[in-house]
Amino acid sequence: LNQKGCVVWITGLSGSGKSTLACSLSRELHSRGKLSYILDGDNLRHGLNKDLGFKPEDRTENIRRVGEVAKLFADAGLICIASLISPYRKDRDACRAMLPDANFIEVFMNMPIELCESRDAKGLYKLARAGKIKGFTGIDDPYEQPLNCEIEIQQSNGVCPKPVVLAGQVVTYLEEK
Ligand code: GGZ
Repeated sequence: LNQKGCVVWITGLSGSGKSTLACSLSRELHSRGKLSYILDGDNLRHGLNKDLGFKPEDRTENIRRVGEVAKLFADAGLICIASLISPYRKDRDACRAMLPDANFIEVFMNMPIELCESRDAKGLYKLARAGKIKGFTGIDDPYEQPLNCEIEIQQSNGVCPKPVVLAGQVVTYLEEK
């Protein structure tokens, strides 16, 4: 296998485009002959993490487990793409600390909450605004922005770049490392 393992950790609000970027990145890597695997928070909560909810200590445990699994994939030589809100800085930093520094690439989907909320694919923001979901990230639970992420994704002139463009940006970063 002609590649070194690493973890690409995508963090951001619900609806910020994490899963879409993860899929696009995986596809771009595949087309370059690179093996990757996606660990998606929402999916893992149906299996590995189905005992966990959204209380702060549950989120912390969710991130810790995914960090450990991501490390295993990276050790095996894969590019592991983790896509979770991971709202607390200390939890993300704990995952970073599990790996050699160059092997943890934090990608921050820095999208305005208005945009995320306008997408609201599952209607969760609406429920959170109505008080029917308590402790929703960005509404009544905090999102702590990264201070030292490797890649920050933002809108330019009010438009979010296409997923394939963003994926290309991450691939370029990985190739240069
Ligand atoms: C945030 C929630 C919540 C609360 C349910 N807060 O965008 P989605 O819907 O499809 O994916 C989100 C998912 C978040 O799981 P993570 O494992 O990524 O979260 S964390 O990293 O904070 O542990 C969202 C949905 O679950 N969801 N309730 N209260 N997101």
